Amino acid sequence: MSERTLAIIKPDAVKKQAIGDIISQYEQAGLRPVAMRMLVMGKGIAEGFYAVHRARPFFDSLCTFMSSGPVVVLVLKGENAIKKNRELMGATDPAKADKGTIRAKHGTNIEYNAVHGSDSPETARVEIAYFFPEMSVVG
Ligand code: IDP
Repeated sequence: MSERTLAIIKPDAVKKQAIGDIISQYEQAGLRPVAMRMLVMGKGIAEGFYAVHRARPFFDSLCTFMSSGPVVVLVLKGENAIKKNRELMGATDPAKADKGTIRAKHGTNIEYNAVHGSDSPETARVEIAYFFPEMSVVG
């Protein structure tokens, strides 16, 4: 089943000049970008995006990090895109991520972990709509 997922190349990975490598990994896995933009999230935009985590102890630090520099936000489309992207990303903590995953390669620690990926169809729908009006998604 072809589906969409939201991916974010986080500020740490943009700073490390890993945008090209990460997008290349999406494409090689059969995940096709169908929407893409670069932006700096204001703190409030980051807080809204991560609202489900607002009770977690790392919430403020996470939102400060996510608004600390440019990010690349993409909609990826493909067969089982949500699960496939989560596998490609690896575990939240790069130290525990499987070899060859994006987080193992480009992540620094459990917070600065290079990429975001939606974790369910409902989350994907909400997250895509947070950044992209339907008319700006081309597939
Ligand atoms: P996920 O990104 O692998 O789905 P979540 O648990 O949804 O992981 O957490 C969202 C983001 O919050 C992570 O990608 C990471 O940047 C940050 N984060 C998660 N756990 C911690 C933590 O224990 N300390 C600091 N930051 C964390």
